[in-house]
Amino acid sequence: TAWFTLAFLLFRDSNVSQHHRPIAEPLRHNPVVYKGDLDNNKIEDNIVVPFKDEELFKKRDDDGSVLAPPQELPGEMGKPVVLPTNLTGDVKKMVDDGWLKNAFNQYASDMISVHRSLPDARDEWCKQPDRYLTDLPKTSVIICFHNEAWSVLLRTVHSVFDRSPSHLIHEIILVDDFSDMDHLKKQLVDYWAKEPKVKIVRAPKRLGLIRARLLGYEYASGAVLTYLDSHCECTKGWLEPLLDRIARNSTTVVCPVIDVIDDTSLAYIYHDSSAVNVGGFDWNLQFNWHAVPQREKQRHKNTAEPVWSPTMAGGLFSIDREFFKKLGTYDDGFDIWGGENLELSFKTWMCGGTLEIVPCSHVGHIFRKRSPYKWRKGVNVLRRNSVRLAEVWLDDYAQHYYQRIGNDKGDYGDVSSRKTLRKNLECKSFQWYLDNIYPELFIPGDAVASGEIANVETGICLDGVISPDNVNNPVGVWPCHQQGGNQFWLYSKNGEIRRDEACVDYSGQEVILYPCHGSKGNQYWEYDPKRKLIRHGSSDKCMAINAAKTKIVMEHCDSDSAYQRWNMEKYDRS
Ligand code: LR7
Ligand code: MN
Repeated sequence: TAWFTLAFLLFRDSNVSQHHRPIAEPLRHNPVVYKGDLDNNKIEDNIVVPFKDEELFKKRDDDGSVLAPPQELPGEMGKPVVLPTNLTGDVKKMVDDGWLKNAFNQYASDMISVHRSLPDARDEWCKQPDRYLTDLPKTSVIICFHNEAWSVLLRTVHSVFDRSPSHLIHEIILVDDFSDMDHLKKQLVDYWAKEPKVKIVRAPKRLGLIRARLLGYEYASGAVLTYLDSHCECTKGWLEPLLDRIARNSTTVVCPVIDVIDDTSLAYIYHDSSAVNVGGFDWNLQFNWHAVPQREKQRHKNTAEPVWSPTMAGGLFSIDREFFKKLGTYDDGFDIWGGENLELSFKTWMCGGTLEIVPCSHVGHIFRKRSPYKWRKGVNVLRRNSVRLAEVWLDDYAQHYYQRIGNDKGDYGDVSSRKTLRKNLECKSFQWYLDNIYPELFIPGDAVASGEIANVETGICLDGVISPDNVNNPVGVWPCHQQGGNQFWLYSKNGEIRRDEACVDYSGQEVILYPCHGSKGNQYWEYDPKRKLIRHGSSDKCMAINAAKTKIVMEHCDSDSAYQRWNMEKYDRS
């Protein structure tokens, strides 16, 4: 069908015709040639709809190819590619396959030039002359991948070349973490054969992202290391502000603002620089985002200035190579994914460095809803990594994490060399880090009760899932399991029943989880440990389990009702 031909030929254009041009030269300055059947397609505002377009048709060259101005091409300027909803046959199969293999819309990506243009919405502050030092260090860019889509990986690499001053790119190291997709083998080597700055390093077995990064580190010789995920796009001026910070102080670790590349339409969504977020974490040792705190805002005149961040997301950052080495790089006991971002964040701060987010630097990342690749069988990798992290860096605060995993640390291997590293570096305590770098974090130790909230008569517990996209899930009930997780609650001094940033909230309808606001109101609960009632402040009702034992209901308080009596674990008001 026409759909098949269009995508196939665009895809071909991005991987075959490249060989006949110098590789790092941006394609977007050239006319882009479709050699395909566009009869039934109209490209309008980069949204592709099946339509017979006379104008485009007239632009047909003598040899049958169509000359289209770049701005009419799919995805240019970061615009979305929207596929028709009524796809059938081969095309539907290709689209579905792309989703299955990558957990994003590979088909849409394949329609977009690997040199597509992107918006540049930097603050004027970023573009002032003399903003950055003229003598900046060169960087090695290290990109690890385990089975990445061809067009997405290429676009990542080209976006670095196309939008960085070439003298600042020492090399680009592609670390193949034992992929099995065919296009990542000879085809990838051939594609970059004429580009001496691209080096391909292959892992001899599946290393996992963290050890793959360490492999890249072994081969890198630039003064600065810049790590990127394999599905990123760098925008204009992204590199200089990062290198500038490191040039001024080699213990500064810097992250760009991470813009969203939509997993479905590949739209580039530019995050407003004046509303930058900083990184935090919760006691499940999960990374999260926060607005810049007031104390940090006061340090700045302009919102485009670099901001201190307690943690980094992990995938996109630059660091001085020697400083990275001094910090002991990453714990090579970390497997597949996770934990390494907090490790590097904590030790940067605790061992004499500074971690910043640089609003002048924007890099896009395809955020996915699931990971498309295989994890290890029979091991909870993320838990293992997090326990290693907690053992080495969290001091007594590690217990708050262990409480969340039912105190089941599992086999986390040997961390003695990491403890020695911390000792030799004479790093500050985690207490210091919390007091000075992340004072906003709620400390479970300050809570009045922690653990399960169990209905006395039924042994059924308050059970709630915090949804990552901030949908306000109702709080449910489930037989008590003593494994923490969704049944772990903290009862705070100011009457909140909370887990991380989510608070149990009642506004007259259902009892839900809602972001904690700290001003009591619908989030104020009063526990009476003698009568075992949980009374809601603003409604004056009590929390109860319904007769069918399937959900939470709010009733007039009655200490004779078995349904209203609750035990809060480890309750201690002293
Ligand atoms: O076994 C593996 N080997 C790999 O080489 C598994 C993954 N990888 C590669 C993979 O191809 C990708 O390039 O590692 C990279 C990261 O994996 P993703 O993209 O599947 O994960 P993610 O985007 O959710 O990862 C975020 O958290 C990770 C925690 O370990 C890493 O720190 C990632 O780098 C990080 N990504 C970002 O910070 C981008 C912004 C996301 C946010 C918030
Ligand atoms: Mn990623």
